[in-house]
This record gives sequence, structure tokens and C-alpha cells, in this order.
Amino acid sequence: MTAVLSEPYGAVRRPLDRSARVLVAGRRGLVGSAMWRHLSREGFTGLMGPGSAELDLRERREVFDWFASARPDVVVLAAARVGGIRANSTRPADFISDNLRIQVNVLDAALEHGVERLLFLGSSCIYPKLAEQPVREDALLTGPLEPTNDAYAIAKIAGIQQVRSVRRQHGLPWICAMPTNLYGPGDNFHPEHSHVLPSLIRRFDEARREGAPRVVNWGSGTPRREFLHVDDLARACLHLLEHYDADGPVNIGTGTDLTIREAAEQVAEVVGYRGTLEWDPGQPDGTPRKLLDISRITALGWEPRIGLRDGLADTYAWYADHLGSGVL
Ligand code: GFB
Repeated sequence: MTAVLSEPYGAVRRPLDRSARVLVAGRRGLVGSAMWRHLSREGFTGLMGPGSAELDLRERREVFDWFASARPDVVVLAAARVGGIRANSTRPADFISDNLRIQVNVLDAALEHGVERLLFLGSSCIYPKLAEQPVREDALLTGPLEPTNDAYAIAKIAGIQQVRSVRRQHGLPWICAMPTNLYGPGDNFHPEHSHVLPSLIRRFDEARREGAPRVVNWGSGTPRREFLHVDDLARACLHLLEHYDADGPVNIGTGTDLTIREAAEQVAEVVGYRGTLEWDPGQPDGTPRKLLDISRITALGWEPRIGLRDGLADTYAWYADHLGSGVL
């Protein structure tokens, strides 16, 4: 009696036509620019990525007119208003309003034009603050959210629900991916609004150049985070588009985490800052831990490749190359 090996959840083999018209919504952002690089390397010749100056995805009429003229076959929805713990906790109304409008406009226009393949990108903050670790996809909506980013999380959960509803009502093979904390070239390095790794890179680089004897970071440094390089994410997104078709999100991460303090020590080494790292417990820590269970995507044949040390070196090199260029 031969054992019948069950197929991994949602497994399909569905190669994308390299000449397909592919909309990378959010093309100039951290995720969108990585997707553009990866799809270009993979031979896609029909990429489309209107910038926010050309197409404001919050404006419904503009989005529908653009879809009518461009008629994309595939959509990667990587456009969003994003930010770190301070941006999220101080501007929740902006985060929920902008992200709901972007999502509803793009998903409705994609439905109206019968887009055959769509990947919606969420975030690991959709899971409950105290979810069992590592966090499985079925932990969604099983407990209260982390308050510092609940507005953004609710918007992303709404996006997942809209994709699920289109699958159920219209049978379109649309899918969702939930990446962990991301970093990499093209990141936002704003001292107030950015995520932790780019913020530390900027802070430590400035401190090194100024000869500052110490730097003060936010929070206690004790929360744990998982960090995925955005080029690994881009590879995972194409993998899912070609190998996954099922209801429910798919976590994408590295499967390992470390404390913010340990991450800061790695950033200091990469940047070459040798001063003292201090911590301000008056600043919010956010959720204590959000390590993702990535068994669903590894069962589909994807594995992370870029380690944190190499990823930080790659990111710092990009930052140093773009200092003074106006994009930071
Ligand atoms: O990356 P981050 O801003 O957001 O903060 P989350 C992670 C941790 O780093 C918190 C600490 O414990 C911060 O207190 N931290 C220390 C700093 N120094 C700094 C600093 O200079 N800047 C920043 N930003 N943090 C995000 C959500 O949560 O997770 C996003 O806000 C998204 O919406 C993302 O979901 C995946 O990791 O806490």
C-alpha cells in the first residue's frame, strides 16, 4: 500500500505568461520596487507601475479610468500607506482611510475588468497581539490587535476579506500574502515615520559621522521581531502567484526572530558605529513578538535566502549611495 502524499494546501502549478500585462501597484515603494526588479529579472515584459503623481489610487474615478485604458492581466497590490510604530500610533485616521480607499478602488476596478490573477499584500500586524507563537494563518481574528497599529491592521484585514469574498462570489483565483517586518533597498528612512531597521541605520550612521558617544533608541529593546529582506519577499510573491491558489493568507518570513536590542547591535556593527546604545522606555514597544509560522509557503517550495547581516549590509550600502540624493 503506497502512502498517498497529500498535496500542500493550495498547491497549483500555474506559470505566468512573461508577456502578460502586470500592474505593480506601489511600484516606487519598498515592496513594489523589489517586485519590479524581480519580475524584470524573471523576463516579464509587460510591467506597468504608475507612480502616485500619475495615478492617485485613493481616487476611484482615476483608478477605474486607468484600468479601462491599461487593462492589466495580473495585479500585485503592494501600494499602501505604511510606517513604523510612531507613524501608525499617531496617525491612525490617515492609515485606515488611505489604505481602505486604495484597496477598495484597486480591487473593485480589478473585478470590473476581470483581472485573472491578483496578489494582495497585507502585513503581520493583522494577527492578535498575543497570538500563540509562531503565528499561524488561522490565528486571524482570534484575539485583540496591537493598539499601536490596529487601524492599519483592520484595513489590511478588510483587504483579505474582500479578496476572499471575490473568490467566493466570482470564483476568481485571487490570493493574499502576509509578510513579516520588511527592510531593504528603497526603504523609508524618515527619522520619525520609518520602521525600526531603517531608522536605526539612519541614526547610527549620523552618530558615526558626528562622533556622537551615544544614541538613544525607542522602547525597552526587549520586543522580538522577525525581519525579511524585501528581495526574498519579491521572490516569494512570484512563487505564490505561480504555485498557490486557495482561500486565506500565506505568511512570508524567515522563521527566526531576535530582540530589537540584538538587531540594533547588528546594525551598529554594519554601520561601524561604536558608541553606546541607550533605550528610552518612555517610547512604545508595540507587540512583544510576532514570529510567523511559514510552513504553508515552505511546503509550496519557497525558502528565505538572505540572512539579516547580509541584508543589513545590502540596505546600508543602498542608503549610503543615496545620501544627499533627495530620495531618503
Ligand atoms: O518597526 P517598528 O516601528 O514597528 O518598531 P512594529 C519595532 C520596535 O522597534 C518597537 C523599536 O519596539 C520600537 O519601540 N524601536 C527602537 C524603534 N528604536 C526605533 C526607531 O528608531 N524607530 C522605530 N520605528 N522603532 C510595525 C507596524 O510594527 O510592523 C507596521 O507599525 C507593520 O504597521 C510592521 O505592520 C510589519 O514592528 O512594532
